[in-house]
Amino acid sequence: MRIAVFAGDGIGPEVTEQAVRVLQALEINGLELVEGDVGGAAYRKHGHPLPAQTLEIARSADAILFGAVGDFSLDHLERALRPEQAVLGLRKELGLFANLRPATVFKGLEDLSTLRPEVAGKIDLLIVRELNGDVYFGEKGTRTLEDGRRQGWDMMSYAEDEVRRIAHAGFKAAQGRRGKLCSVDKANVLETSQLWRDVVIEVSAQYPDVQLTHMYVDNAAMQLVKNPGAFDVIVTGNLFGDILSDQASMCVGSIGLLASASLAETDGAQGAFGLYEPIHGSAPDIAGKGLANPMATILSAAMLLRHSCGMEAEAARIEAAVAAALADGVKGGDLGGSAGTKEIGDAVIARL
Ligand code: GGG
Repeated sequence: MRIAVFAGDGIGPEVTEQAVRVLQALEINGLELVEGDVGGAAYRKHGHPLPAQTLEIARSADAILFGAVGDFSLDHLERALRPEQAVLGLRKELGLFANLRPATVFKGLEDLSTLRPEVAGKIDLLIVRELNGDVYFGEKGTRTLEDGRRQGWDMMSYAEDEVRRIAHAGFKAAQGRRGKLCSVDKANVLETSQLWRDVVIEVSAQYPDVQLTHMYVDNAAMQLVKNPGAFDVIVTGNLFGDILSDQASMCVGSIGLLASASLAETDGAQGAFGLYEPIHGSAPDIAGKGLANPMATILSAAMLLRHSCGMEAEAARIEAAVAAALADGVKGGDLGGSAGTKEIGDAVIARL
């Protein structure tokens, strides 16, 4: 197995380093790690956030472990050269359309949720976020109107095949869990969302064993706080999924805990190519201080072993070690503790 390791910017390198240490501690035969530059770090070195050589490494790999990208000091660059284009470019170039973002409450963290005590600790949900469409990839631009006002636009669009394939991913995920799928849209206002809803309903005919519901995104945001335990799988578009998963992270304690898998196929086949990354960004305010919680990246490495390497036992070992560390009180600053990045990595490795 050839794993591309793209650490990126800000806290990306420090959290990725700990995930790599965890993978190495498992002593998996034939696991080759190849590093590549992405994001602002790549722009500074090669003049582009996703240089050709990085894309080549990605294409030659069986999976990608990705840290984070983002660098405020490069905000002046045209959009195509901004650090974020590295991850957006990889998702698009490699057809990684299905982003799985699980949010579960770990033992010992039940009291850390920002939610009321009666609903905290009862969350076990999976957000299936579409990654290749929506306002992220629609036509966009800026111009100055005749009266001198500046205008910006980003077109939201989905073609039915794009909705169909992510709907299948959502239904299949629900079949493997508690059999409930909530499709989140804004069909009362947006044409894109009406098409989304129509297509999801069409696809649902093939999954009579899954209970399908629909929810407007504003209501979904409220229900995630009011009654998060009611959700099993949420399937939604690129932008809504990005926002709701950050919200879900605080329902379970911290964004420093949420891992993700971005896949090009979701038929349940083990050994599928994928990109694995924490849902958090580069957190420049704490970068280089050894304060970042690497658990989301370590848990992303577990998802990599599960989905791209077919190593369920090893993936479960990592997840159990993270859960044990948390249960033993090993908590970073994001969880109200004082453990640093390396200390958390050491604690997970010690419990593998
Ligand atoms: N590890 C996630 C990351 O680096 N995110 C930065 C980013 O710009 N992501 C775009 C998005 O997921 O919407």
